[in-house]
Amino acid sequence: MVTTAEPPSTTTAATQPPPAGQKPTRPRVLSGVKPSGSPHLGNYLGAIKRWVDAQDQYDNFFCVVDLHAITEDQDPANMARLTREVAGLYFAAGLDPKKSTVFVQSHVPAHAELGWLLNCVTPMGWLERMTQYKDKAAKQGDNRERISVGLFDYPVLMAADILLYQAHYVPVGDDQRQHVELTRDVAERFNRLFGPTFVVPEALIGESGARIMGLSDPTKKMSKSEDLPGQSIGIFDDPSDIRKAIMRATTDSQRDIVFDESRPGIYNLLTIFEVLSGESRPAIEARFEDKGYGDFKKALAELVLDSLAPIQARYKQLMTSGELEHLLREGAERAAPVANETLRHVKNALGFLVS
Ligand code: ATP
Ligand code: LTN
Repeated sequence: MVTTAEPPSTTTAATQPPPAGQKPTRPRVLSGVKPSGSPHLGNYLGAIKRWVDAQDQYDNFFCVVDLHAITEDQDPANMARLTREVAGLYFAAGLDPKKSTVFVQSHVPAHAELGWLLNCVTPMGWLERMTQYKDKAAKQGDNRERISVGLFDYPVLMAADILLYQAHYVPVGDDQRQHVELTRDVAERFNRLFGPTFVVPEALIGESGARIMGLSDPTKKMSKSEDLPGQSIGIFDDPSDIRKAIMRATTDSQRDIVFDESRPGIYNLLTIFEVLSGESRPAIEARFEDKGYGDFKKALAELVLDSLAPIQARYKQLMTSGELEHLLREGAERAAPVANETLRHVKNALGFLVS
């Protein structure tokens, strides 16, 4: 939780008055995945699957946050490919362009522009408390000559992504909770200083699957930038590699297959089973009551493969059809007017000479 100099707001996204600008009939959601590597099961279960499952309840905006991907070392040769890969996954996983506006962040210049404006209302101290920044900086040996200003400023750009669309909810994995809190703080501060401008959004974090852990080291989050062998399940990995990673996943020396958070390996595998099967925890425990880890892992591998196979097939089809670029262009065309409208209100509120 971010501590702020001012008292926290008691308003919630659901009870706020309509924002300056648009008045969506359904609550709006916005979220994104950065193209910093190939997407993995954690991205799917913690974020994308939940966006797809709730698509009919919300007014949906989803972007591939490529401007965020350059905050850490990246290879320009991979950027466009990974951006297409993440966007392709959004559609292959089930986002429907009729129900969801899907676009690439850098295709809507208002993101970078609002990011700058919000920089000027965000205190340094708030960013210094961000745990993701501290963790990522520590991985670079806290070397001030290597860590980019962009990495430090990352959460302000994320706030801009969310606030531009006046999103009520932000469906993300557990690791993004603090960034959404910061977004709320920035929105509240702006509203207080310059008048009501932004909806103050809330994080939507799943009860299960919001923090999928690595398979070889279940004490570490599954992540795109973690290259421990067997740690991640890539959405587009070969079935044989996926099976191998699950069969070799670290568990413990106990026998019973139960949801016990003090046993991180088996707990994580059971959580993956729970989210993909939609079965209750007691039903899953009953199903594997007389079984060993080997049987359970085999069943989990089949479930993961069955769940990913249709996504992989749709992805292949989409990527060979040449349709993706067209869908993304349309998405940006729908997103830009919404973003520009908010930007206009923000500049007015700040006193700019608006053209
Ligand atoms: P990186 O390792 O490059 O920081 P990442 O794998 O953490 O990337 P992001 O692009 O930062 O992925 O995250 C996209 C979405 O996926 C966010 O909503 C994030 O919370 C969610 N997410 C990422 N990793 C996991 C995980 N292990 N379990 C559940 N959700 C996750
Ligand atoms: N910081 C997020 C990615 C992200 C995001 C956003 C998520 C950038 N902008 C806006 C939700 C809403 C992450 O997952 N690392």
